[in-house]
Amino acid sequence: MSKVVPTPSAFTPRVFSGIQPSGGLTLGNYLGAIKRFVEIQDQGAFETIYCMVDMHAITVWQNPADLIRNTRELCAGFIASGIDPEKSILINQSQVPEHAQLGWIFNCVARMGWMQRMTQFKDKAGKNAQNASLGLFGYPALMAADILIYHATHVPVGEDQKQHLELTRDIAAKFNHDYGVDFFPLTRPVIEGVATRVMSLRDGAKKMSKSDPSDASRINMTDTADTIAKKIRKARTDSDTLPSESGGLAARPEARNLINIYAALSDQTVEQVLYEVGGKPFAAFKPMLADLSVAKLGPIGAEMARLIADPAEIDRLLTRGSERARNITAPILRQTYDIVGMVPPVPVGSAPWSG
Ligand code: AQP
Repeated sequence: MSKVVPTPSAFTPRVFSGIQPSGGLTLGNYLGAIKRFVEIQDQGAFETIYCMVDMHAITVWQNPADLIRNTRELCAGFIASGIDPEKSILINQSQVPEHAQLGWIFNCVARMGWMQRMTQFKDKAGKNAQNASLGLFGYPALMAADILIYHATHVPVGEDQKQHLELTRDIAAKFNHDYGVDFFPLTRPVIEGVATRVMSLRDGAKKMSKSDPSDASRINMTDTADTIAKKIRKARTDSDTLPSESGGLAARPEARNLINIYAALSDQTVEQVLYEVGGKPFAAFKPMLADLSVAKLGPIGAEMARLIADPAEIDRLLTRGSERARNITAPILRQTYDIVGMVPPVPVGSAPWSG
């Protein structure tokens, strides 16, 4: 996997990214996001902050008991995949209130026309947009705040988040322009690798998603070896054999998806995989993919189960993470308020009515 090199800038090289605890973690989240988060953390060229974005999750209805369980499970998934809570700052969004506070400022910077162009809102609100929450519409402005409250310079994400990252840059640029400052960085998306868009196992035109009603459409990080093998065996495919070159996958979305997953899990290029499996029927390839998936995901799932068994320890880690995060976010919010023209509090003990 290529190394992400910080671009020279006045800002500390800092990576932020988040995942919604809106269900169990999927193979899409793992390959499109978490695997990359770990690689960047381990390269050591950036400060890394990774977040369970629980406030984003409630933009659509979440059962409270599920939300708290999914947030702890997501935290376990991060750690089991290799995120080290000492090397990285690991938080849940609602414990760092500056995200929401800057989010409000950005609601006042972002333009209605920009927000109305967001395809994720259109996809998630569906035909009944009038009944969608205001939070779902404003989601990308809060996402911009999640990133910019850290002055993050780089954000690793899957392909589906590209448009939101462009909006984040637009918001930073407009804020800087309107207030005549050079305060927020123009954050760069990091969308790299062969699995930036893992597709549903049931429909090669649809993204693999944790909220898809069909459990067979996705591989969950907590699935057992048997379940993973069964889902891959039943994954939709065509009747041709696999091609020997990547051009042969162009009009075959399901085949391309399975090859991409194999390539990402084995840290190979698509060409290397096709050199190995070109000419094979799916009946021969699927067991190879199932074995590889179980070998890579099995240990992560087992470690997640071990960590989830001690929720108090997960809560302690998240509290510690939020304390570290607020050392960064509180000063950036205060400076933002100063730029905007909000009266600061007088230092404790210096007001005439105190002491
Ligand atoms: N299928 C995917 N392929 C590659 N990357 C993916 N990501 C999500 N699905 C895929 C990446 O995972 C990160 C976190 O995403 P998220 O959970 O915040 O939101 P999402 O993209 O909306 O993911 P889901 O699974 O589809 O959640 P629901 O069903 O709740 O909407 C992001 O970097 C995303 O790109």
